[in-house]
Amino acid sequence: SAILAGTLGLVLFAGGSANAAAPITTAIYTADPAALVVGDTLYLYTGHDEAPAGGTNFVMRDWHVFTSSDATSFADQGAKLSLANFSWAGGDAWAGEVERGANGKYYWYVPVNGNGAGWMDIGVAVGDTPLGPFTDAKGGPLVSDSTSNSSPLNIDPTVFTDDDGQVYMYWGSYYGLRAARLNANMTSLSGSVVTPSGVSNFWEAPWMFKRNGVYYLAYAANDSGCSAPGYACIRYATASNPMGPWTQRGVVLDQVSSTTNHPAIIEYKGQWYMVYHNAAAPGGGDFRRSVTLDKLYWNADGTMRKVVQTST
Ligand code: FUB
Repeated sequence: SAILAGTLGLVLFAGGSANAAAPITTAIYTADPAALVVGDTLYLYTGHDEAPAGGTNFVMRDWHVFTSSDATSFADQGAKLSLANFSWAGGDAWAGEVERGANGKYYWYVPVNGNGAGWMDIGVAVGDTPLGPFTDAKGGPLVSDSTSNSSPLNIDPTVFTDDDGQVYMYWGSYYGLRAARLNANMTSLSGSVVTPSGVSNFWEAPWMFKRNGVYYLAYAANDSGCSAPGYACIRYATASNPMGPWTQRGVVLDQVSSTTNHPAIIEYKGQWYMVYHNAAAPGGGDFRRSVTLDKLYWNADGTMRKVVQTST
């Protein structure tokens, strides 16, 4: 059996697939993952890239949900939310995130193009289960472009519930990072919108979480200290207060094969993961991305080790 094991190891190594993370699917192109653990199931909420081969812009109309019981194989549960769910949305189903409310319902925050030709708004859908069915929870934007001087600021919401039950939403693009508290109804902002300090080189794609009493904000940055022009790396910052100020901690994921990247960091069955996207699926590209994940490890001082990409 030692010989068999050795041979098997050689075959796997020769095939280049040993320990390699595959895209969660190659049946469709996926992007912008958000992760949620409910019970024993890992849910990934993703965008859906439908640009043609050689396309030069995003074509995104709906969002899919994937489920896994081992963080290795994922089942596509289908397009559980689409632009058609928001009567006021005109296009651009970009990067969303799902959060469980205190009432046990699931709230899916998504950036969409309100009129199809202007800038971006953030809407919210609600469902009774992690798989929905989801319906527009508000009948209009939670955050609209009229509050951001008509810039593409209102994208990429990340929603975080603190131990005391207060819910926070961070969002933003290269026009800036914003944060606000949400009311207990999950569908309206509480108090004023602020610009958190200390999040250097922020580009887009924030992901907020808490570990051992420390708040973490991972996000896409595109400074020359971590990525080639036009590409993004994932930096992160920490804070002792959910509204900051934040302290820059470094790069947790180097640039990938797609120009954009978008992190979700989560613990599942005792193992931490970085879920992200790249262009590694067959026929992939900057507008035909694929979600993948790799294990994430911590240093004793609470800093994250840089994630080793096993799918490129
Ligand atoms: O997928 C469209 C946009 O590209 C997302 O909103 C950003 O995070 C970037 O991935």
